[in-house]
Amino acid sequence: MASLVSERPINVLLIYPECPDTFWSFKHALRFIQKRAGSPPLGLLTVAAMLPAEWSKRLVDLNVTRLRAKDLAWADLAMVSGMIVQRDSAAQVIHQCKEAGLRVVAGGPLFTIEHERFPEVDHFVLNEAEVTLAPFLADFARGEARRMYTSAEFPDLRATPTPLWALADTKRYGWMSVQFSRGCPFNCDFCNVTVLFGHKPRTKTPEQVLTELDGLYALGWRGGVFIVDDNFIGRRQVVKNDLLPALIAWQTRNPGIQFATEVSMDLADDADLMRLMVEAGFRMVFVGVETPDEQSLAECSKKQNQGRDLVADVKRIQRTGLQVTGGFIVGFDHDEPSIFQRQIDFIQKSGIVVAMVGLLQAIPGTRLYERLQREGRLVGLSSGDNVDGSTNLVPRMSAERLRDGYRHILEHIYAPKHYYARVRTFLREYRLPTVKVRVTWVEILALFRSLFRLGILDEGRLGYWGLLVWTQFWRPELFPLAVTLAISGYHCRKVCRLHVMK
Ligand code: B12
Repeated sequence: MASLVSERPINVLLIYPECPDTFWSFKHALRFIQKRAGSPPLGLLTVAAMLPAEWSKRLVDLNVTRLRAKDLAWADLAMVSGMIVQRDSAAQVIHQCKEAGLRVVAGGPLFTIEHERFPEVDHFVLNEAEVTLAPFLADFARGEARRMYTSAEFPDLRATPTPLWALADTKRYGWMSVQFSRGCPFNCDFCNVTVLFGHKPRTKTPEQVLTELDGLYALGWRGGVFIVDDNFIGRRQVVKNDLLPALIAWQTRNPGIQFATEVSMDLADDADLMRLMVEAGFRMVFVGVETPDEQSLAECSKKQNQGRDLVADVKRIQRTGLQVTGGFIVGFDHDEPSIFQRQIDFIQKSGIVVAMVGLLQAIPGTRLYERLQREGRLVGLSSGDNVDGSTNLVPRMSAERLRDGYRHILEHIYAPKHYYARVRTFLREYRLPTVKVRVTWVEILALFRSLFRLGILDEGRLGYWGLLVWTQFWRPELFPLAVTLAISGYHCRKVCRLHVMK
């Protein structure tokens, strides 16, 4: 390896394994806008920016392209990233790289949690690359790289470089990702965010975020940007006083970008914060609702959702101009058989159109995992995708009852009749921000595709036409949103059928 380093600059392939057809892959919806995948792999693009400038870099995202023999022949080194859901594809791609004689470096959340499952990898550079990559590169340059680089340190994001988006073919993606912070101040026992990124949210500076956005804008990007924070409002004062005013000013110079992000429900308590977010271009927030059951909320330490009128909270957020998507969980120890209907009622009433309902899974490193291990209630590995109908724990209610109830929720909320009713509930509440958005050709084509696929071929065609007519009559300004939501519902129904309803 030492000779490889000294003789010529390294050619590195940055490989992102294939994601299965999951709830968040949005594969069935992305087809309507002729995109292949959600967003480029931000982790790899960030790592690319930390590699020596003289190295040649190519991104191979298996979600939008193939790994070609000529790429393998060109490369000296493969750097592979991934999440648990990409486990199988990652193993395959690592094997392919080894067969081609490449040295393989692996990092990212999949390997940070499960490195022992990948014996073929030469070097694991785990946790956050801001800490572990530099020592690896230094050892590698001397030809003395170890197998394992880890760290318990949570680095300062002010040193994180701008991701190398130029490596990605942005036209193939539905949205771009930008990260402002890592970590979450809350302590939900099933969530591994705090294990991976800590309790104290760390932020980039507003200037860093604007530089990233300028870069995307310069590449011609005018679509959605997902601020991929674990909890965007984790450092509320910094967001309110520094970032959002900067974004508002940026938007006036660079129109056409809409943001989405993840927040905790206490957003609903802060009218100023919501108003600033809408003004800055935010249109959608994902909130972990989890359950309407107070005892289950207490069981999982979801303090931020306890003792609140969660439906009223959601409506308040929607009325400000933010669509709420939500995560829900069944399978807590305190869940009674009535929980399934209660979840359905909550989802329908709140107008959370895109509702990700999952079975509780225990992820290594979490407090939930440790408790279930002590109680001898773990069975195997978590699939990493909590919407695939599987669980790795022995529930309090019978496993069969839980699975049936879970299936019933999904069948109900994604049945066209109930789905379209929920879209109307949301559209009635939603206040469209006054900012004018240009309708693009891609969106017009998506409308025509939806007219054909959802309005003619699909079993839910009556509901689809009902929604379009209703929207045109009552909320004509929300027509494009209604079409987008119809397409999202089609994806959710397909994915839920694939995994759970069968
Ligand atoms: C944005 C996001 C998404 C997006 C897009 C993800 C994507 N990659 O395309 C969406 C919404 C689609 C998504 C979906 C899911 N996600 Co997600 N997601 C995130 C989130 C919030 C941010 C990811 C991100 O972009 N981070 C910013 C970059 C810069 O960080 P990074 O990728 O971690 O990279 C850093 C290091 O890991 C490292 N690194 C990364 N790769 C490599 C490679 C090498 C070679 C090296 C050296 C280093 C390295 O260096 C980077 C800089 O420090 C994370 C939580 C988080 N804070 O990371 C969860 C997270 C990645 N998601 C997770 C999960 C479970 C999912 C889902 C399975 C959820 C579900 N139930 O459906 C789905 C699956 C998606 C699918 N397509 O099938 C888990 C993964 C757990 C695991 N161990 O694998 C995380 C960690 C959240 C959690 N609570 O645990 N997700």
